[in-house]
Amino acid sequence: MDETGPLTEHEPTRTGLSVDALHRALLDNLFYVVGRFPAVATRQDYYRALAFTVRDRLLHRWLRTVQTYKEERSRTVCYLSAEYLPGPQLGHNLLALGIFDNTREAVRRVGLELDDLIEEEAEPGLGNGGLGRLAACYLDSLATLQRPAIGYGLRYEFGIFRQRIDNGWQVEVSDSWLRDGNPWELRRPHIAFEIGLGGHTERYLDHHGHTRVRWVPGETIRGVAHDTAIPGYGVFNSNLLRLWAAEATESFDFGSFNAGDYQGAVRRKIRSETISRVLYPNDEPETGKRLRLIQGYLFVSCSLQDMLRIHLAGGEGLDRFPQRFVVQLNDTHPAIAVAELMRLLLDKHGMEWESAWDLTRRTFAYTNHTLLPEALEKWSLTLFEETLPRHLEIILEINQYFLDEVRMRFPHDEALTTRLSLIDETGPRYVRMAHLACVGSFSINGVARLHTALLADTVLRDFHTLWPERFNNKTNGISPRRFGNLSNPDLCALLSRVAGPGWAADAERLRLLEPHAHRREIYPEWRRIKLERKRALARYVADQTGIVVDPESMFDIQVKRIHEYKRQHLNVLHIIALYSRIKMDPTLDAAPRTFVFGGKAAPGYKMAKLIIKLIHSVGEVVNRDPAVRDRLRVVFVPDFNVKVAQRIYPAADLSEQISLAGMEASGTGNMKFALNGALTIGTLDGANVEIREEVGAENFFLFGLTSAEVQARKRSGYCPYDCYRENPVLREAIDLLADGLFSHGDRALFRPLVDHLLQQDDYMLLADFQSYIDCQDRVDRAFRDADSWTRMSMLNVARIGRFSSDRVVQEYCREIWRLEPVTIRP
Ligand code: T68
Repeated sequence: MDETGPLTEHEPTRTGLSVDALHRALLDNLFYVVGRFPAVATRQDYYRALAFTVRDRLLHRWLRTVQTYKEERSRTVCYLSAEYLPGPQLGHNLLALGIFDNTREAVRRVGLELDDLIEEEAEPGLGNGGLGRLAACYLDSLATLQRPAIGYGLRYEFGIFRQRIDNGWQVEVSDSWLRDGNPWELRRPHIAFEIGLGGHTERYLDHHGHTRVRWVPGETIRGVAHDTAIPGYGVFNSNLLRLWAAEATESFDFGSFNAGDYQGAVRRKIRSETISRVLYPNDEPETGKRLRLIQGYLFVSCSLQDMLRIHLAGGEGLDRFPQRFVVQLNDTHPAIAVAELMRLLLDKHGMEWESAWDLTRRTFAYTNHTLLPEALEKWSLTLFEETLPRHLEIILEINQYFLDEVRMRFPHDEALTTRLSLIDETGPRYVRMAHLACVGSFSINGVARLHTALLADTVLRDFHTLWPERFNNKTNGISPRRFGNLSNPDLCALLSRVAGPGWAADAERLRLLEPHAHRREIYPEWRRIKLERKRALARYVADQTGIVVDPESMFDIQVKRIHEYKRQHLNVLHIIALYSRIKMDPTLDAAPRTFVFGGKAAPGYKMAKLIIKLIHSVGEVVNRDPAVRDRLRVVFVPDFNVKVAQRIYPAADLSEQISLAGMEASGTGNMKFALNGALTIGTLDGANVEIREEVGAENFFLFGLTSAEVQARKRSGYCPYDCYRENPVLREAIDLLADGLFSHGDRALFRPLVDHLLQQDDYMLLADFQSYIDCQDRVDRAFRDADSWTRMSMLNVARIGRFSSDRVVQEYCREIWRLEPVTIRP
C-alpha cells in the first residue's frame, strides 16, 4: 500500500483510471497473473501485466455494452472477414480509453517507459494487406460511432509470414505471434459450435410428410470462440472481435484408443486443429486448396450458428432475424455463408425454401475488393462435392431458381444465362463465389467510385443489368486514431491546437486547418515535425538494413504488397533513369532523394519476388556509387506490417500510388500518407481519383493513362516494344537492366522481367513511363520550393477528412445496414 499510494473507494483496482489505480493494478497483475516479482520481471512481463490491466478495463465496458444492446434489442451488423490486421493493441486501447498520460506515469513509477512496453507487443498478422486492415479500421469506427457490431473471423495460429531478406531475396519465416500468449483475448470454451465435413446427404419424410434433407458428415470439428474487445474512441461502447479456432470434437478417438492405436487416436485431433493453423497468402491459385475451403466454412458456420443462438435467446422468431442482424461479406471469402444460412434454416430449423431464401437475401450484403479476373474466387465442383456435399446441392438449387428467373426476363439470351450461372461450365466445372455472393445479397458495393463503376461495367456487368438497384459505392476510409494520433502524436498535437481536438472523432474538422496553410509563420513547425519523423525512420532503417540515409533528402515512399499491377518496377525504372542522368551530368540540379520501399510478395509469386530482388540490386549499385552517393539512396524496409507502417507514413514526403489505372480497387495507403502530410504522385486509379478531387488538382501529382485510355490502347493492340524503340531514356534504363549493370553482369537474372515488359507489359509500364518521369520532374521542382511544398502538404491534411473510416462506416450504416447508434452509459 505504501508503495502504490492510497486508493479511493471509487477507484477499484480493476476499473479505476487514475495513475494510482493503474499503478496498483499493474503490480497486481504482474504478480498474480504473470507470476513475476518486479525484481526479476522482464519488459515482456511488464507489457503483459499492463495488457491485463487494460483488458480488465475493457471487459468492464464490454459487459455494459452487451447488456445494453440486449436490453434495447439493438440491431447488429456482423462483419464476416477471413482477415483482420488490427495492429498492436496496447497503444490503441490506451488512446481509446483516454488513459495514455496516466498510464505513462504509472509505468514510470515502476521505472520503465511506456513506449518500450508498447514496442514489446507482437502484432496479430491475421491478414494479407489492405482488405484485412480495412476490416480493422471499420471495427474501430463502428465502436467509436456506437454501432452494435461483431467482427467474426479466424484465429490463425500463424499469421502472414514474416519477411526476411537474404542477399536481396525474400525469405518467408513463420509468424508465431501466439508464442508468448495473447493477453488481449479471452478463450470462451462454452461458446463453441460443431461443423460437419464430407460424408453424404439423405432424404427423409418429416412428421408433416414433407421431404427433408439430412447431411451425414464424414467428420465433425469444433470451432471455439476467442474474443477481443474493440473499444470505441472516447465513448463507453466496446464491441467484439470474435475469432474461431478449430479444435477436435473428441481429444481421443476411442475406437483406435481401445484397439491400442494411441498414435492414431491423437492424429485425428491434430488434423482437426490444423484447420485454423495458418493464414493463406493471397495471389496463389487456390481452386484446389481443400484446407482453405474448410477454413472459410469453419468460421462462417460458427458465426452464423452464433448469430442464430443470440437471436433465438432474445425470444423472437426466426422470421425476425433480418430485423436484428445484417451480415456484411468482406469479399467472397465468406460467401459460402449464403448456402450455409440456407442449410441451417432448411435442415436445422425446418423452414420452407421460399421463406428461407427470402430471409437469406434480406440478411447479406457483399463488398467486392478486386477487378482482377484471376483473383475472383472459384472452387472446383468435385472438391465442393467431397467437402460440402449438402452445400453443393443447395447452391445448385439456388442456381436453378435464379436461372429460371433470368430466362423469364431475358427469354432469348442463353449466352446471358451461361454467363450469370453460379457454375462455370466452360471447362472443368467451378462454383463462382462472386456470383453466389451477388445472388444472395441485397446490396453489392465496390470500394471507390471508379471501382464501383468498373465493376458494374466489367466483372459484374450482367448482375448490374439484372439488379442495378443493388449496386452502390462505399469509398474506403482509414482510422484517424491509428494512422493519426497513434502514429504521429506531434503532428496531431499541432492539429489539435489549430483545428481543435475534436478532429480525431470528426475528421471533417481538419478543414479548420485550411486557413492556416497560408500562414508562413507556422511552416517551420510543420517542417520540424516531419523532419523529426524522418530522423526516426532513418534510425530504424539504419538499424534494420545498415543503410544510412539523409533525413533532409526527399523521402519518396512506396509501401504495399508487391504486385505487378502496383508497379513497384515503374518506380525502379525512374530510379535507374535518374541515376543514369546524374552520372551523365553530375551538375544536374535535382533534390537529393531517398527511395523507400516495403511490402511482402506472395511466396508463390515469382515475378513479385524478382521485383524485391530488383529493388535491392539497384539499391546496391546506387548506394555504393560515389558519383551519386549524396543524392540518391534506395532502401527496402523488411517485413512491412502495421507496426512498421505506423513509423513510415509520418516520415513520407512523397507517396507513390502508381498502379495502372483501372487495377487498384481503392488503395488505403494513399489516404494514410496524405493524412500524414505527404503529397501523392499517382494515376487516376482507385481512390486516388477522389483524393485528388478533395485535395485539389494543384496539390496532387498526376500522371498516366486513364482507365478509358488503357482500355482503348489494349483494344487497338498495345505494343510495348514501340515505346521502347521510340523513347531513348526508357531504352537506356531497360538496357542497363538487361545488360547486367545491376546484377554483376548477370544478364539472365532480370531477363524474365525485361522480356515481360518488352513483349507483353500487361500493366503498361512502358506506356506510362514518360508521363511518370515528367511528373517526377515536377515533383522535384515543387519540393525545392519549401514554402510552397509545405502549403501543399498542409492542404492535403486539411482536406483529407472525407477518407476517415468514420465517414464510410456512417454511409454503410445509413444506406446498407440501417443501423442506429446506441449510447452506453458507465
Ligand atoms: C485490397 N484487396 C485491394 N486483398 O487491392 C485494395 N485477396 O485496392 C483495397 O483498398 C483494399 O482491398 C481494401 O478495400 C486485398 O487486400 C487481399 O488481401 C486478399 C486476400 C486474400 C485473397 C485475395
